[in-house]
Amino acid sequence: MTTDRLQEAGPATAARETQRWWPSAAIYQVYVRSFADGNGDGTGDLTGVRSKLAYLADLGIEAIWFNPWYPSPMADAGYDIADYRDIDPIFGTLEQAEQLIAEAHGLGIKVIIDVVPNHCSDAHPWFQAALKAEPGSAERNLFWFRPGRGENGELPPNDWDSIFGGPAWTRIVEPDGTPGEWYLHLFAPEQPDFNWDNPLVCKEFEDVLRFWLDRGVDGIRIDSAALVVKDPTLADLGDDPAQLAQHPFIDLDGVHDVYREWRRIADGYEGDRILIGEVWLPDRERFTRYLRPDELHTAFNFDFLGCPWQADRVRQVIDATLADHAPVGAPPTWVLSNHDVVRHVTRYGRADTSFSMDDRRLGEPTDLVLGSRRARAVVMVTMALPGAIYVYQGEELGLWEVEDLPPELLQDPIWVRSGYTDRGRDGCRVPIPWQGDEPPFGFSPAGITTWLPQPSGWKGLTVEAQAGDAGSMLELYRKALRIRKAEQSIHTAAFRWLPYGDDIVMFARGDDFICMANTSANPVDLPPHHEILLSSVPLEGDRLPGDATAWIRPLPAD
Ligand code: TEU
Repeated sequence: MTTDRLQEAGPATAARETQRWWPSAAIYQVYVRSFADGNGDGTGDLTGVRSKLAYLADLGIEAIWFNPWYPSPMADAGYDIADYRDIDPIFGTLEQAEQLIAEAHGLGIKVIIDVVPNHCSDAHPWFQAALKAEPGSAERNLFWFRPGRGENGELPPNDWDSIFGGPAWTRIVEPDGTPGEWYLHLFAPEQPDFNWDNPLVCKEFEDVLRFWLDRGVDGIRIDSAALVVKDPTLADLGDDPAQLAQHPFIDLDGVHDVYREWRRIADGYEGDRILIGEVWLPDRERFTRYLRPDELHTAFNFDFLGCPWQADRVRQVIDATLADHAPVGAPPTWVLSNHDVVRHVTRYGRADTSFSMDDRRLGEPTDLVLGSRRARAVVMVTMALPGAIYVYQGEELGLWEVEDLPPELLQDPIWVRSGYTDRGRDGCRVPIPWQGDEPPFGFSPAGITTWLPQPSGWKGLTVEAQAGDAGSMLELYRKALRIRKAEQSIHTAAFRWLPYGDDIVMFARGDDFICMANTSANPVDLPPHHEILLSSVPLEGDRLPGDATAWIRPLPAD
């Protein structure tokens, strides 16, 4: 490990480093309700997270991103926020959050929080006030209230559908008891959309950012970042939205003004505070507009996540990602899993290893042994690429998607909103197995029912079972993260393809590091090398087995 990176990982001091910590950081996503239960109520909480910080430091990650932890009725697992300046009692208190931030910093770990600007909860005081106010009032103008269409206003104001299924509009009952206006919600009805044309909304979020930046957070993950601004005419989408000159709510130009202002705020703080956009956009050029030097620092790149385990496709996605990011000078990010997608062990065990949000294909046959083997190979590819990587809690344990949760326990609003056809995202949100032979596997004290049940088959995947087992997924992550941290070339050296046959993804970082992945089922000769730094499975002599990756120290150049 070089001195520079040692310093970066060292304890934070009063004079915070000004070095950029984030361009090639390893960031760990903590889904608080499923990470560790500190008070024994079956749901994860901040006390639980604090008890596991040493585990995270030991794993070798450099930052934690926390999913929303604010007071919320939990209609969408906390993405329906009732108060942006506090912590939900189920998770703990604001004071505990402050202690957690300080303790993470003490271990050299940065803290990223999740801010949801597109919508709040229907329990938010602003929305409650809007319900009680008159049509056309200042209170209603913080949201998108409109009269309905049809003779008696019985039809929604336009044809937009909610991303979770069903119409994007819900009709309210006016305070006098009559059927009244409709309000817009791109997600669940419990998540009314803010009106970002209203300066009060802009100002409120600037205050919220300051509230958390004042508490020392190092980064803000911006939920649904491309959706916040709407075409105020609320025009119909029609039959073929692709034909529209401008989509009425995705990626309107006005969003960039919002993030330029946020950037000014973040830049006003001491240290290196960053903005990370959750931006799902098929148009790559439009995507990278969010990353211009005066806007967001990085954005989640989901293209790799959707890409099948096929060398030509993997090369294509890497090429496109690097090419798109180059002109704006922003580092790419690499994500294999998060709380919205099917866990990648399950995805890579399917016959078709591609993935799309539009169809999770739950229940499709999957070979978990093959999926785990490929998961090991693919994470080593992402960890060797230029940019930052995200690790979603439990992927380091090789957890699979829990596809057989009892329907009556499913909590994702997608389950209900889809008319019980899409089981939604709960299967990737099951509590983490820490230790022991049976559920709750140390997540909660023995005998406690966790908010979602864990499969008994996770017995071999607990942290306890894997720690010290050289062949485990956990030890692969630990080793890979340690090597990644120490290899200066992975952080700074130029990326270069090394052509090596159809089924091989091989690239160099500088002169002293090569990553070689074999997406076929057959072993392939390794190139001449000085040393194998790490391989995802044991090598077969001088051959890289199928569905495997190796990190290679090449022979020194003459
Ligand atoms: O997700 C935004 C989003 O549009 C998708 O990831 C969405 O969850 C998916 O299309 C559903 O099929 C963010 C959060 O990551 C997600 O958990 C929230 O539910 C959503 O915003 C609403 O806040």
